[in-house]
Amino acid sequence: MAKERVFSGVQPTGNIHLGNYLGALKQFVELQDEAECLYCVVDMHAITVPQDPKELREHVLDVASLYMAVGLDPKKAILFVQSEVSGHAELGWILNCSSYTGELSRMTQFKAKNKGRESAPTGLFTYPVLMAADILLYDTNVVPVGNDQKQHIELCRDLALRVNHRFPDTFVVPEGRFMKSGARIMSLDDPTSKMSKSAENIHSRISLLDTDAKIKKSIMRATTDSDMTIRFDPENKPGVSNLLTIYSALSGMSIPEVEAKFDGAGYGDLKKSLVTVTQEALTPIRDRFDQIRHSSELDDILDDGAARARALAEPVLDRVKEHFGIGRLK
Ligand code: AQP
Repeated sequence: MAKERVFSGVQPTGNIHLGNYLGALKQFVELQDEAECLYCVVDMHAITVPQDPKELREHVLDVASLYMAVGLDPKKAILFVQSEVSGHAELGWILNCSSYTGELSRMTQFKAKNKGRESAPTGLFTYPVLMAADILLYDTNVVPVGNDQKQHIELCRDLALRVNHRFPDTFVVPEGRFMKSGARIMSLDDPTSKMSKSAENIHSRISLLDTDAKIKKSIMRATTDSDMTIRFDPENKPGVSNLLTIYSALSGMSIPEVEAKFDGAGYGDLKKSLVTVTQEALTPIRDRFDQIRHSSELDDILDDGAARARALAEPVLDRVKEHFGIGRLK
């Protein structure tokens, strides 16, 4: 039986944080041994909000290096940069013509990012359509993502089904794959919003490249509550529950095991222990990143990845164009 095809991506909008890692990248690594995987640095998504051009290019290489530093192997998975495969933009346009402004204006991430503005950048509005194109371009079966992307995956499926209804067998309809633990890591300073690369306060997140001192500072000042009991209760104790989730995902212990470990202890004890667990988990990633980031093979790996991705995208795009009647008769 043919292997399932897996696609996912990360935006080069800053350094990958614990949310990206625990919600998405850990799954990427798990899947590379059992499926045909494509993992992309989605730089065209990044420009939906203004980016410094020089920094953006650095971040593209940072994210690609972090992919490998967390354990992705370019011999097993195709690692590439989105803008180097033009089919993403082409299919994005075709799908824009099959989507509705009504459904896009219901996307909660759009609403959150556009908060307070009367007029939105069009790219930010149509971002989920480009994401659907990324996925559908490769006849993807499975999309490993964090919980925050559930609505976008649903939209992708709706678009695929809508096109298939009009033009049968155009797209493979993909499924989302979500982690049991760590699918939604919350901000350390405001545990009611998700941990995010672009949040202003650097102590709201732990980046995979943070120093031990920064890890300590961010965790020790994380928001908790005044109740003093260490209990997993996301609704009433979002801050403590978030720390327990991170602890569990990094240590491999279940949440009840972590609760039992800290039974009767104070928040300071939980935080101190979480600092150690986090530092131990991130030190080897940081070390591998340093080896890869300025190595000569990084460019070769991304060139090879883009060539392999193009070869998979081409027949799908040809099929889509044929079904839509785009281009001359062949
Ligand atoms: N807090 C999170 N918890 C669990 N998973 C998360 N992901 C993002 N934040 C969390 C997952 O990480 C993958 C890559 O995300 P992305 O870079 O494509 O975009 P994003 O979801 O918008 O992530 P950020 O960090 O919040 O970036 P900015 O601030 O630039 O918008 C996705 O699979 C996502 O689900």
